[in-house]
Amino acid sequence: MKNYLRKTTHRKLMGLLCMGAVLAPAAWAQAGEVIDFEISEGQVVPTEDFAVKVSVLGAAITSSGVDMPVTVLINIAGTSYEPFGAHDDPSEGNVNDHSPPRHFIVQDTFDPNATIDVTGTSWRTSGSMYLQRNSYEESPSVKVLRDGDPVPNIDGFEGQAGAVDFVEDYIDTETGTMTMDVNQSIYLFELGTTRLSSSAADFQDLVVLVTLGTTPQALEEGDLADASYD
Ligand SMILES: [Ca+2]
Repeated sequence: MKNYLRKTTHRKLMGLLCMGAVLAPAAWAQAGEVIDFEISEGQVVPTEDFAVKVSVLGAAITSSGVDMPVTVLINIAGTSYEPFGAHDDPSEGNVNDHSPPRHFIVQDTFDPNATIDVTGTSWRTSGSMYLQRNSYEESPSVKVLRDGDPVPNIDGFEGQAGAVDFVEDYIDTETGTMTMDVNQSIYLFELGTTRLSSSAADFQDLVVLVTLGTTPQALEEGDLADASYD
């Protein structure tokens, strides 16, 4: 059964997009704008172009207590982006450096059917690739957090900060759940082990927030933390 909804608002309106394996699909409209969307088989799919902001909230992965490099590759509708440095160069593209969050707004808009995925790669300190995971593949090595989800309760390995520490700005402490806009998703990457039941699997080797909006300008101007929607 396919429903079709068209909603208008004088305030803000968001549509949640969840197309198959697409990572964090959703859309956010500025005041007075309208976004059409469909609800089909439980998925909400915007029918208008959207823009993308990718934020690396942090990274934490060590080997015997020594930081391992982590690199990031973004792919949207077949185009690759490496805003945080070359993804195949663990020296130039390393984001596991205890820096504040990094943000990148793609200066383009995309068709509603465009797919977004983020690839995280960990590297041995010798420079060889260790593990690579892609959010698009719905690997069990990548967890997705959305609005209303339980807060992750996973201790960091080897004394690292826990996953919860990287997403603390998106937690409702009263309910113990994630509080985000519907246009936002957080991806928790495990890039240190393939044994996901081991204590080494702490799912904060790379933490990425994907935010969708109507235009790059809207994403640059938007106070997303305060965004409201019907
Ligand atoms: Ca870790």
